[in-house]
This record gives sequence, C-alpha cells and structure tokens, in this order.
Amino acid sequence: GRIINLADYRPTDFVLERVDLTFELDPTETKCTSRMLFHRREGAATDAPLVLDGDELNMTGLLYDGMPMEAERFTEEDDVLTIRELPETGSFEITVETVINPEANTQLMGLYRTNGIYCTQCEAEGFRRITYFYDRPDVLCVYTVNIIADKESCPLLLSNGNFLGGAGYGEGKHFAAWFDPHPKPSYLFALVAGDLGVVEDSFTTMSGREVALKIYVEHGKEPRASYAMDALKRSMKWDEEVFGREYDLDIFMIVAVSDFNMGAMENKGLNVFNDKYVLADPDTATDADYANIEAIIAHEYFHNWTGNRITCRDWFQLCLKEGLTVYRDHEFSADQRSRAVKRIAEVRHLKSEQFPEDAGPLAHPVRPTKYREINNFYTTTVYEKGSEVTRMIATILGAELFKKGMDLYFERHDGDAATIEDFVKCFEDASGRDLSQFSLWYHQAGTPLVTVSSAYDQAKGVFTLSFEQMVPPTPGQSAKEPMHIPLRFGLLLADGTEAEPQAIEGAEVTGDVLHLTQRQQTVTFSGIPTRPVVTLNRGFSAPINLHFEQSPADLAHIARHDSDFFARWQALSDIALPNLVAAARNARNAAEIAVDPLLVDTLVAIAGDETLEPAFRAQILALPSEADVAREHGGNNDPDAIRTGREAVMAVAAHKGAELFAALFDRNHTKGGFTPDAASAGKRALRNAALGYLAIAEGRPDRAAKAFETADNMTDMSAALTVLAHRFPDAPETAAALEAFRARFADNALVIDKWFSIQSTIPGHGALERVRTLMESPLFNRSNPNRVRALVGTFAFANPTGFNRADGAGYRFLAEQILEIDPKNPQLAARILTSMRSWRALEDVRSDHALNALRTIAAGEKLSSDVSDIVERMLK
Ligand code: B3K
Ligand code: ZN
Repeated sequence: GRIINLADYRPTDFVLERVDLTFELDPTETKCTSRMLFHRREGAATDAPLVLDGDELNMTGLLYDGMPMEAERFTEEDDVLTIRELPETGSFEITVETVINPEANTQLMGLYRTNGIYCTQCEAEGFRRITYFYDRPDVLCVYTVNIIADKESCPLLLSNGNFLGGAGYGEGKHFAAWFDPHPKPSYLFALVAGDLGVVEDSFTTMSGREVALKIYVEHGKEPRASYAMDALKRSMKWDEEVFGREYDLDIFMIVAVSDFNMGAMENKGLNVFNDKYVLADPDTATDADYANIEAIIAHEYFHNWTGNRITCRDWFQLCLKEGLTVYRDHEFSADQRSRAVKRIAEVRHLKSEQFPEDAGPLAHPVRPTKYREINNFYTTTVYEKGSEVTRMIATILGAELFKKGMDLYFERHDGDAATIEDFVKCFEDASGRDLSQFSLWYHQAGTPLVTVSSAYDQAKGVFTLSFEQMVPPTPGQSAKEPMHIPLRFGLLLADGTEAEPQAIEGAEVTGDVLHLTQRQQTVTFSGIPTRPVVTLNRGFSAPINLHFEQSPADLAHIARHDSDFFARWQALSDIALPNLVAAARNARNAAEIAVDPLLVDTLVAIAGDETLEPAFRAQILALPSEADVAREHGGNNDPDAIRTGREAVMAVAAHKGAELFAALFDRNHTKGGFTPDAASAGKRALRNAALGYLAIAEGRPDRAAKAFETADNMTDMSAALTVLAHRFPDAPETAAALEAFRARFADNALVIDKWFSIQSTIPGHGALERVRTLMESPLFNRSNPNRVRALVGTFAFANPTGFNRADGAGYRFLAEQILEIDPKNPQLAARILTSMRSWRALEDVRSDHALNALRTIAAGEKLSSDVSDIVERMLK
C-alpha cells in the first residue's frame, strides 16, 4: 500500500446524490446492484473522470443511465474503476453489478457470513469490497436498500434506517426494503440477514417520540441480552440529559455476531456487535464483562451524534469521532458507577496500553498526518488519548463553557464531515479562549514528561513549584514545542485542610487548575502558613508522566487524606513503583529485596478502612502490574526479574495483611442473588483481591479451591480459577477445577475464552507449551477472532514472563502465528503483532530474539498491508 497524506486531501470531482442497493443474498454468489446518482461538482475540471474505489471485486455489469457502458469509456485496474466522458452538468446514473462470495470472506471486512448470518463490516474501507464506490467518509448520501433472500434460512432482513416494507419474492424467497433518510458515508452502511432471536423494548425520547429497540441474538440466547437492553435505554436517557442529544430514527437495532474483528460497529440505526459485548448473565459473565457491555453499548449509541450525524472529513480525523465518543462513554460510566474508581481504571488502561504505544516505534499523533493502512490507526492513541484531549478541553474551559462548545459543535456541524480544526474552533468561539497551543495535543506524539521540584520558605510563607516539561522524540517528530498542560492541584496542610494561597504567580490558575504553558515555569504561592504537601495532576487532568521526588511520607499523606480519590490511588502507586523497580534490580543482581514498611502499612491501612468503598480498596490492592514496573524501569528490561521482585513485595504485603485479608474475604461475600451493580461488583473485587493475597500468605490452594467450588457467579468463579491456575499451576486442585470449568462450559464459547485466557497467562516459562497444547483443543477455532485473541493474543499481551522467554521461543511462536493468521485475517494478525511494540525496551538477549522474530515476519511472502505496515514501523 502507498502512503496517504493529510496534506493531499481534496474533495471528490462528483457529488453522489443517492444510492439504491439491491442484494440477492447467496452464501457464495451474492449479487449486488448499486445504482448511484451523480453530478459533477461545481468547480471540478470538466474532463475529470469518475474514480471509484474497489477491493478484490468481481464486477459483472456496468451501466450508464440504464444502458451498458461502452468499453472504451471505463477501465478497471488496480482496484480502481475509472469512468470517463461524463457530462459537465446535470445528473446521471451509474449502475455497478458485482458478485460477492460471503462464505469465502475470512477477513471479516465487507459482506461476510458467520454461523449462517450474513453481516457487514464497512469501517474503514470495507464497503469497497461490496461494490465500486466513493468509499470515503466525506461522501454522504441517502441509501435505499433492497434485500432478497431465502425465506427459510433468512427470515430476518435488516439494513439501516426505517423499514419501508417487504413481501414474498418468487419461490421460497422474500424481500425487504429499507430507507435511511440521514445522509451517511459508506462506512456506516450495514446489512444483516439470517435467522435470529430478538429482545424487544421501546424508548420514549425527550420530545415524546417512541423508538422501537431490538437486540438480535442467536436463538436461545435472548435472556442473556437483557442487560445490554437496559444499558441501551440508560445510554439514550443519559445522552438526552447530559448532552441534549435525542435519537433520530423510529427504530434502533443491535445485532450480536460471534465472528467479529473488534468490539462493535456504530452503523446507522443498525449496530453490529461482537457477541462478547452483548451477552451476559451471572453464570457466564463477570463484573468486568457487564461493565464492558455497558460501556460499549453506550459508546456505539453515542456515535449516532458524534460520528454519524457529524462524521469525519477523512480518516486522519478519526479521533474527532473516536476520542470524543470514548470521552462520552467514560463520562456515562462514571455517572452510572463510582466516578473515582472508573477514573482509576481508565488511567490504568491508558498507562498500560497507550503510554507504551506513545513511547515506542508505533507512536503517532492523536491526529496523524500520514498512514499506509488506516485499519492500523484504530489505536489507543486515537481512542484513549483522544478522549483525554477532549477531557482536557473540558478541564481548561470548565463544565459550562465546555457544554456551550459542544452545543455549538452539534449546531454548526450537524450533517457535516468535519475536522479537528472545526471541533476546536467551536470551543474557541464558545469561550473566547485561544486553543492554538493546546491543539499541539492533537499533533505532537509522545507522552510529555513534567519534572517538578518544590521549595518552601517558612519565614515568607512562600511555597514554590518549579516545572520543566519535555515531550520525547517520536517517529518522524524529533523536536517538540511546549504544550498547554492543565494540572489540577491542591496544597494539603498537616491538619487535613487545604491552603488557600493569597496570590499565585508564574502561571495562570483557574479554579483548581494550574496551566503549564512554558518549557520551564516557576510558580509561587504566597500566604502559605506551613509546609504544604502538594497533590498534582488530580483526576489525571493531563495524560503525562510526572517526575516529582515527593517523600514517601508526603505520598502516604496524600494516599490517606486527599479529597481526590484518584490522587490517593496515584500516590499509593507512586510509593509502590520505586519499591518495585528496586526489587526488580535486586532480583536481577541476586541481592536481597527490601520493601519500605510505609508502603505495606499504607496499603493495609487503606484496604482495611471501612469508610472507603470496596471497589476503591480493591484498586489499591492491585499493585502496579509487571508491565507498569517495566515502563517505570524504562529499558534493558528483564521480565523475569521484574516478576521475582514484584512477587517478593506482594509476599511481604500478603503476610503483613493476612489477618485483614481473611476478614475481607469473609465479609465481602455477596451471597445469594447476583446483581451486576457497581457496589456489589466492588465487594466481589475486594474479596477476590484478598483471595489473591491469601493464596500467597497461606501457600496452599485450599481456600481458592473451595471458593471455586462454592462460587455462585462467574466473577467469583473465574477469579478463584485464576488464583488456582496462576499460583498453583501444578496442584491437583487446579487440574480438577480447570477440567470442571471446561466440562461445564464447553458449549459456551465466550466462557471457554476465559478458560483459554486464564491458562495462557499462567506466569513462567511453561506457558508456551500450554498455549500450544490448548491450540490443539477441539474447543479452539483459529478462524474465530475471539478465540485467537483469548489464547494467542492474551499470551502475547498479558503474560510477560511466559511470552518474553529468554530463549526467544515466545517471539518465534508469535511470528509463526502471525504468518499463519495474516492471509486469512490481516486485521487480526496486525493487531496481535502490536504486542511486540515495546521490544526495544527489553534487555539485549531478548531484544535480539525479538528482532529476529520481527525479521522473520517481515520476510514473509505476500504479507498484507496491515502486517507489513506494523512490522516495518516496528523495525525502523
Ligand atoms: N468505529 C468502530 C471501529 C471500526 C474499526 C475498523 N477497523 C467501532 C467503534 O469505535 O465504535
Ligand atoms: Zn467508536
């Protein structure tokens, strides 16, 4: 694939007025007839040809105003259809007929068939695998869709918009027609046909319109869709209340399919979901599954305004819809659950996924300026960092002006294909604030590093903070400008109150937000009676790395007393990280591992503080992960030493808190009727965190084995199984539990994915053999993305010691898998390959092995553009 540059953007030469699509569905020979009405754009060259995108198409007919097109007027070359000699003025109709083989479509892009269900995935460039089209997000038009299919195998015929009507159609067939009155780009097109069960409900919008809600799932799975329906209704209500956004069609449909490359897709009025993010009941879904379903249902629904009504001018603007929509779903979940705990989970995810991306060879700006394969830009940088950038706008402007800016955006750009500049302009116009320096967040890659030092002058009552900011170099960007970094802060005094400075000099301060804008900045606070403990970046107001040598005692003060619970968690993790890094160093040098008693004391004190919500205490107990320690260590990493060191620290905490953990384990048992609400989930999280420590303290599998046997819900059951497998992999209790789990859930693929993941993340060098053995299991299916992610993906992403074996066998295995998956499903292969994005941070022996594995992949024959793009960037 060639490189696409943002600077080359220009509108199409022709305007597409409308399209009528007719599908005659057949498993191997589906006929698609597309009738498109065009006219030449004003100002376009009078001899400009019409150039349409295709991808592996089999075109069987081409008509101009209903008559076969003369052969000399068109060419079909390199996946492009070019039509010449078109009128200068007036509308004309082009009809393209193609034949598609949905059964053979293993890429799961375009029209494919899974478990007898026809479905489509068009974002980003899947529509061109259906027919020749202006397959780009700035071409919006209205669609009419006619679907003809076998009545018996496809009683259900769905597409976007409103149902127009249907009837019998010849022998054994029927048809249905749909019309979507909202102009949309092709990536939002969807078609689903098959035999599915349905859960129905309705929602009355704020203006009193009734919307039919339908969730389609495989027959028999209807009861497992009720939580998704509940989440959908809450999302619709929330978007009205918080963003003033009302739904706009008479019907909203969700279809759950089992073969899907990602989480879900926001097609207009017809969302298609990975069934993992729809189906849940207490016996088969964990609290995390419920939370994910709630978030993703909301996310896709929220796209109706941020993505569909206002879409992207081009794919460089992807964060316009994704970053903003993630921000919206984060806010939704925060309102539905505990805001503080939600924020901690978000930051954990950002740091473990986005920070490494931003620090490695795949780093790119939130709004990139070039790409080779757009599917590789659906990244945590575009999504999660994009969300953080939106959050910072809200922080800088304050809630009221942020709302004003959002309202202006909806009003000004409804129906548009917009850009990031359009978006930012709305906030500038609404607030009168210049956001040009702030916009660097969209354009400069890399996580800014802010180094802070402090001084206190008792005699003058002056407290001083000195800041220095630096944005590290990233691929293609060596020199960076200073950024506008909004830091929420507080000055804590010993008596538990907060200092209220008489004056602050050296930086703009609005409310509790300090605005850093210069490379170096010194800020003084006067009228401070005693030495304060400063709490910085409360709520993670800016996605940065903060280096501030605060004493463990000051951090412990924050961890126990800050009014911001995120800051409390951050402070505890800031005490823990240096301990864990030192422990890793000592483990590597075979030196003795010491742990600061303050860390363990604070940890145990918070865990035992009954005034705090259980979910928060569970987050505190989950010390920084091995990956967090690796990031903090920063290079020359030895995953074995990191684990050994972390285990030693955990052991100290486990023994010190053993009595408390036993009490927490008993007291937080949510017996009887499972409910997925956040409070109950928090209790289970705390109980299971305690179980993890108890397994270390007790050194026996008995307690976890009993917890497994008596569990009455999947959260507790899978947590106990994880403790058994990860702590006691060779115990007979573990073998028995794994087998019981397999036998009970063998016919539920989503639960079996947990069985695969739990085993593929068993730490240590034996993991690879286990993964290889599991791949031979009849329950494994390498053509199903969820299965491959659960086993191969989880092994590579989430088993640091198992994957990063010093002999390089883990990397060779991955190379082998990537080369095998790529020809069938390039997107899946490319995504799993990103697990090696931090390979340069490994110590020499491992990084040499990693390099060899990457070279093996790069040398593969007929690599997809997805995989070759990733591997080449990783090798650069
Ligand atoms: N917009 C889709 C992602 C499409 C990915 C294409 N490779 C789901 C979402 O972000 O809501
Ligand atoms: Zn999205």
